[in-house]
Amino acid sequence: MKLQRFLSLTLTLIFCFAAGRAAAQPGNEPYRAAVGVDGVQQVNMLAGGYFFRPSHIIVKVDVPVRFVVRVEQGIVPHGLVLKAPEANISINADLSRESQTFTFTPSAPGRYAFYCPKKLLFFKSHREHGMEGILEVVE
Ligand SMILES: [Cu+2]
Repeated sequence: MKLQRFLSLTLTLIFCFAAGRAAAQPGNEPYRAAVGVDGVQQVNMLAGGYFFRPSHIIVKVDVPVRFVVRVEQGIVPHGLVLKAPEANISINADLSRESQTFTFTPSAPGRYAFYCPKKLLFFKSHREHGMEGILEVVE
């Protein structure tokens, strides 16, 4: 009886671990933003420990983009930095559980990195934990 209980507990733990890992995987599929009826490419983005979802975003050049970003849960502070002056993009903000909106019009094709700049003391930065992504601006 004891062994059975132990085995079932172990299996449960393994399952939870596997499920947790699967859930933690950021969306690897590139997300191609559609141009809405308002002429804006809207991207709803979720941030958390340690990911942005989606993490690979494709938008069209010279068409306005609206990022709507919120933090999923928890008390760990997160931020969003996307600095691409060559494409006329400049975001540097703290995020919260309330949705925040960032609008810009990418003016040059290219691949631009975005990331969370947060870091606690001597620990690895969130970016080093994988909290980063790519904004791909295409013709
Ligand atoms: Cu973060």
